[in-house]
Amino acid sequence: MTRYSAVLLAAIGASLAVPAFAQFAKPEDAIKYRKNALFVMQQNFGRVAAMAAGKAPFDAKIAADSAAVAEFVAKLPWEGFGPGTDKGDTKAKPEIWTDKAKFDDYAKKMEAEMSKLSIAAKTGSLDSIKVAVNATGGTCKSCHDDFRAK
Ligand code: ASC
Repeated sequence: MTRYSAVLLAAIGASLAVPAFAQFAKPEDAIKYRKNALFVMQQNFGRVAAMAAGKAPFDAKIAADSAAVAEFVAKLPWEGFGPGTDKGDTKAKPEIWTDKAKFDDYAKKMEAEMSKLSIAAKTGSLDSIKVAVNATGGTCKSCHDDFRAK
């Protein structure tokens, strides 16, 4: 590979928001990565959900910003579920790896609903946010029911 093509490849790689083939130094790093991504997502989603539930005062700007962060971070956890990351400090069930198509489908559904929530939050309509929070929360729950140990 020429020096030029190496630099070009690096630049293309850097321009992609989510790396297609993530490399982790060790399985524990992948587990930490996905847990931290899910935590950051949940904190942002939870802030909007609290507003939707009337547990926090509705602030349209905070809702829109938080939903946008959650929408982006929702893309990140999945690369942390690679082969060999089923054992360790995790509640992830083995079915994630044996029934990967179903897990991936849940992940895609959650991402799609999180995107809709972000769109709803940008409109500033609390009623739309409530609908989208419920739909999104449902996708969190169905995946946890099937793929997360108690
Ligand atoms: C959250 C969170 C979940 C979902 C779920 C919705 O904020 O951490 O797992 O919402 O409770 O049913």
